[in-house]
Amino acid sequence: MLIGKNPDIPSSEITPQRSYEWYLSRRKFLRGAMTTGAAALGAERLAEVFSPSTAAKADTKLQTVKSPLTTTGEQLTSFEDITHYNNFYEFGVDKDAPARNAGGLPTRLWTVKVEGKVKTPKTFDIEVLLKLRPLEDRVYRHRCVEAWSMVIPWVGYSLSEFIKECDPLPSAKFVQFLSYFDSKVEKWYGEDATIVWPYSEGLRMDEAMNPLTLLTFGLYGQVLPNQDGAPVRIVVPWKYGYKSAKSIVAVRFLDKMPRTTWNDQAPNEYGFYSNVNPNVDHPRWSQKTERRIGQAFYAQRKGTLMFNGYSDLVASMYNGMDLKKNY
Ligand SMILES: Nc1nc2c(c(=O)[nH]1)N[C@H]1C(S)=C(S)[C@@H](COP(=O)(O)O)O[C@H]1N2
Ligand SMILES: [Mo]
Repeated sequence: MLIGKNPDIPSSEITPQRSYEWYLSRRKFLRGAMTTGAAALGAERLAEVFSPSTAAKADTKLQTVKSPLTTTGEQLTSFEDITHYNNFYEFGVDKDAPARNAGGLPTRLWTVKVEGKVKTPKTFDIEVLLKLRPLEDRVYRHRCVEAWSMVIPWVGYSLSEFIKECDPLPSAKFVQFLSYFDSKVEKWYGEDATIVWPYSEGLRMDEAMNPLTLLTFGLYGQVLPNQDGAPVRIVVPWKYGYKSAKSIVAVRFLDKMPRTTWNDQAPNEYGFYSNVNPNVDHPRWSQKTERRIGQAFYAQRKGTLMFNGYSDLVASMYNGMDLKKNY
């Protein structure tokens, strides 16, 4: 599955073994079915298998304003790479699977439920969310726990602005984000897999309120392509990529730390905090360097920065924590 891709960490390592094997056998079955007689699949199934990729179209432009909270001086990763090298396991394990499979994600009508420790539970329509605050252009480094990275020009506003509209109670200490999940659309990972859907992520309240944490609606000045988490996702640039949950349908305010998807999979490998930290290796690989996607071979390797380079804005939240430990 990795021929011609050469990622740093094979998906077989990152993926729970059982589900990976299931995925491979399923793929072999599908390929066999296609060559021995496409008719066997049925017209509907074929349409799904060959559904076109969902690159953003011209009519998807967003009105944006400049932001002071933007990374400068680094070459942006291309739109092509940002939209064809993805992790979105609901739509498959290969890096190019989300671009092929996420076309059916129904991004309208879309609502985000606000639940838990709030004055009154509410539901926000995506059209309302898009107009709640001016949309800012924010360039952030994006560092995946698999040791690759990108520089992405996101569009959104601080999650804190949204949280103000949610009226959380003083007892709210954590925020949980739940991703869209419908087995009819997202069948690419498989019912046998060990991941418990929906994808769940979370932040401590002060992390969620940090102005860097972005409620994200677009990239490159356009609405998010489905494979990048349309129509709304979280981006937390000082943490490993998996903390940035895609296609959010619910935000829960909690008094306890929520369950999170990768922590469920391997608690010793993927902590709740998961701050980017070059001094704490993953149990199975080093986090000292990263491979910048799309750069020439000789320029690809970069030293990974503490808090992904955002220490000035975030380090004080972790005073007293031992930064040599994996949380
Ligand atoms: N719902 C959901 N959100 C997710 C993931 C996922 O599999 N499902 N993958 C995470 C990981 S591991 C990364 S690196 C980023 C990737 O975002 P991108 O594909 O837009 O670069 O999304 C994160 N959010
Ligand atoms: Mo990731």
